Amino acid sequence: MPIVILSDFANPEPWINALKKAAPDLEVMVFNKSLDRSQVEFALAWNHPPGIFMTFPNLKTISSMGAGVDHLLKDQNIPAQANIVRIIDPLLSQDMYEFALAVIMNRMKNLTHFRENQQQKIWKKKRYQRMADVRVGLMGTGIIGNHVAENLAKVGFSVSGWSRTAGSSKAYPKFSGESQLSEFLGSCDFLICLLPLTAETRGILNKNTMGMLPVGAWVVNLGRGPLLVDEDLISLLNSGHLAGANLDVFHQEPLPADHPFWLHPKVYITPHIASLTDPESVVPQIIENYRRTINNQPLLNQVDREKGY
Ligand code: OXD
Repeated sequence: MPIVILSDFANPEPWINALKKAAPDLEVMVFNKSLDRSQVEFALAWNHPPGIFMTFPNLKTISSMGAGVDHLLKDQNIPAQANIVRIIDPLLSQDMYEFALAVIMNRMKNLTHFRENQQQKIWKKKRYQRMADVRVGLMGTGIIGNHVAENLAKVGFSVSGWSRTAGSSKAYPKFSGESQLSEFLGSCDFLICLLPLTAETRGILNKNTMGMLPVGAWVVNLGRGPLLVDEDLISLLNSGHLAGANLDVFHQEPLPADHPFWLHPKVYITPHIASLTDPESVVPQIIENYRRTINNQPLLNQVDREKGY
């Protein structure tokens, strides 16, 4: 029984190679129209063609190729009997922490500002900030968000976290729910958003919520594009309420050429690279889930389709 890859990646080779290296006996196929779909029980997917899973009569498990599963769950036509699993990998969490640290440090130490001055041969000092004086708020404290928060706290930032449902952490103060949102947001010099995209979180970064951030705050969206209302961010940047934003994720990716973010002087864009799945690192859990699927055993990292993560 093959593992079938359905993705919009231009090059699935690294995935095929990593799977074959870890399990040489495994049959790995990239989806093609002549495939006998009745043979397939396990699919590995990223941005699959909507509805296609309905054409696999014996499909048991769909594994996301990344941490997020919104790309799967937005498809209303996924067979009810298919389980969805996601990737949980310490490297994804660590890479996200390193990226968050990099964007915060860049801003705190004015590195982009000095680069711009360099281009005009301007020698002009500007004060920097210190970690101990900077308050960072993590919106979304799941596995990745919690790792980012704990590590930012460890290196000396003043960190807090917010999630929709209650929870606690020994490493940083945690807020939860609507009732504590404004208190949380009011204490963030940097807001890092790592929420999953669900019906409840779509548009959560809007005029009202981002308006609760202190004047001069900086928004970093590393979760999903539709968490953010783009026009609201632009209006808060233009009014001077927010100082800037680092955006790694967008409503539409690649970001369309005519989107105002491209040329906005206060917006810093990266092409969804804050934390990239490393096929070699994650194939052991994929193969384990494949074997569990064949043997009808409980799966690792199973997603609650109702909750959306
Ligand atoms: C993921 C991503 O979900 O890359 O892993 O966004």
